[in-house]
Amino acid sequence: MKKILVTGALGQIGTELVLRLRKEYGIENVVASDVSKKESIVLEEGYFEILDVTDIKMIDDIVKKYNIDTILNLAALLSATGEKNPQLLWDINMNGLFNVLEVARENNLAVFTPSSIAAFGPNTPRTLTPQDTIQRPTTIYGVSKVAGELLCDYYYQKYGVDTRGVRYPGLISNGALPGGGTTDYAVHIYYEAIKQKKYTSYIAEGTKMDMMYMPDAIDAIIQLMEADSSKLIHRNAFNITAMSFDPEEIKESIQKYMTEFEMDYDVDSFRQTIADSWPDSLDDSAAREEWGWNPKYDLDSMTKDMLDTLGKR
Ligand code: NAD
Ligand code: AKB
Repeated sequence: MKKILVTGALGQIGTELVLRLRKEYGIENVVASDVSKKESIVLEEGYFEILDVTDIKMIDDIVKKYNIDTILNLAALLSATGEKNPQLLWDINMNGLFNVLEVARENNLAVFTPSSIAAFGPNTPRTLTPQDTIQRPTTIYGVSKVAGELLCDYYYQKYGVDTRGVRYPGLISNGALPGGGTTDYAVHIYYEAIKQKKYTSYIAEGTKMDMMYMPDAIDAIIQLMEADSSKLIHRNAFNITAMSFDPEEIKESIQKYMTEFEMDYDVDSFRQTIADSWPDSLDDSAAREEWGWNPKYDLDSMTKDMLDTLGKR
């Protein structure tokens, strides 16, 4: 990666990714973009462009203007928001990806697009979900993720476009707030712990989902995009995970650092149904073998860092 364009750069991942890329690749080599401006640390320095991924000409113009060689495509709607407007989700997540891939084909670019644990469904093996397995998701978000994985494979096989991607679990971070997913409870709980020392979980006790701290999620993008292409077998859909927990376990982890923290439940059946259709824990051995995936944070080290960082702020 030498000249990088990030789409959806003011979102949960993009905010921390852009800051890290500017440090590692040079501020002049990273172009952040999003469909509109919103308050963000990303806008304090460096390049920023308004870019709607549903407009292919806008993508092509920016690619040519900055001589881009890699697009990290983060523009999307997430699971809970998407379920409320499936047509809009399809337009952004699928037509947007199609546009990015077409511009990549014409300009010889590499492309990173994240998939998700949402690419699995209720009849996928739930525990230690294999890399290659049944994928029959029941959300429009999940359907778009499976189709996106296949579309990226297609562009690699048919046109030789260097497409790569991971299936992210729920991501926990303290930069930008999450954008409307099912796993967002695992971020909100830390903010509420600092503000009120209590939290009401909309996800039910016993619902385990894979999770990851944002520094590891960003390492994954850089490591995968810099990996030796000839070693990649599962280019566009590597299972990766760092931890798996249910609301009780994250509560207990917070209580290790904040004994007075309390949690109760008010389950939201809409998001609970989505969570129930996703795996408990992924098998990420293909990512470990093919490009050295090895996350640094577990639940307790993440909890300590989240509470320290949010507490200071
Ligand atoms: P987010 O919702 O926080 O950010 C998405 C960004 O896309 C927003 O800033 C939004 O303004 C922008 N956007 C929306 N429509 C756009 C358009 N037409 N053109 C350009 N930008 C547009 O999402 P995120 O959490 O940063 O997720 C980024 C990617 O990672 C998505 O593909 C998501 O599915 C995937 N992912 C995220 C998680 C997670 O837990 N955050 C987990 C798995 C996969
Ligand atoms: C969501 O909950 O929609 C995302 C995801 C796991 O893809 N965090």
